[in-house]
Amino acid sequence: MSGAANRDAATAQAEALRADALAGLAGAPKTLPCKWLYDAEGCRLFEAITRLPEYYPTRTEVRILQESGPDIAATIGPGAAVVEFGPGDGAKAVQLLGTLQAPAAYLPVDIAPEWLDAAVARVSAAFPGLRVRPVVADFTLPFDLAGRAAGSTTHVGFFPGSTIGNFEPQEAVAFLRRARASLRPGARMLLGADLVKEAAILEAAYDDTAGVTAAFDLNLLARLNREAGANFDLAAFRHEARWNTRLERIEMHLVARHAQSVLVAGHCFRFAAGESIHTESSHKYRPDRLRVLAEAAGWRPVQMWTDPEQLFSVWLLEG
Ligand code: AVI
Repeated sequence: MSGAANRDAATAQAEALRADALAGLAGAPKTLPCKWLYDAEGCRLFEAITRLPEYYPTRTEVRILQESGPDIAATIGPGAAVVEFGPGDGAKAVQLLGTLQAPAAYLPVDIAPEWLDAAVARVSAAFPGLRVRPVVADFTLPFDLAGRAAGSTTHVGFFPGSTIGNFEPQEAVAFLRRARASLRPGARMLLGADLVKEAAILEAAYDDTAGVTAAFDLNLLARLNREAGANFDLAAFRHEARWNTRLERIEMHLVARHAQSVLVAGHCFRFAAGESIHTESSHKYRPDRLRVLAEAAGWRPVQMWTDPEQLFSVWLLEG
């Protein structure tokens, strides 16, 4: 991207952040969309979260992909093109591609070209002969993969990490439906989904003793101060992770320690003591619910792999 295009993108992003903050803080309850957690500092803190002893999802999914790798590879078969939605640094793709039989191509999809670079570099270094074709697209919208993978290779969508859980269930169905439309007919999808479990395990995973998740959550207020003309006092809020039993999701909240007013882009928002901003939901799925969700999006679940403690699940869906 040119310097001017970069500046335009940054301005559009700052405007979208401000608009989302003004709308979310005017609501009751107050909310902020979780996508804004991931600025450079948020990405760094999320990386640190994935290595925390309490945060089991990443290492458990990696273990499932390792231990069930031969079975997953046999089910998928040879010559597939892997289409990864939101590839991060490409580490999970390297792991998957290393187990698959003769993968034909790797197509990481992300809206930010600079985020694709890391995945492309990592995968290309690990598999020098592999066809790697990054796709700059917002994968929450329909996009076109025409001509990106050679010949008649079958597509395998890859959406690990339980990012599906950060969507509301109806958004998750919409995402899975759009992903199916973007992939070739007959495509399959490898999907990571966190499972419902004891509240204590979940609350510890989202409120670790080292305070990394708290810093990740509070960074959203720091970001609003930096980029949206806000004057949040970070010391006046605390992070809380709540298990919502009815909706089977972990919620992250920033709770006001005392009554206060905050300015955001010239607008005043009042907080009562104990009032919170809901910053993220992480839905956990029982296998039956995940099956219903996938089917509602037109996929047929063919296999589920899990770990011995049944903490996490990896699914193969057929289109
Ligand atoms: C990115 N996503 C799958 C993480 C999760 O577990 O829902 C985000 C996260 N939030 C706090 N810790 C991790």
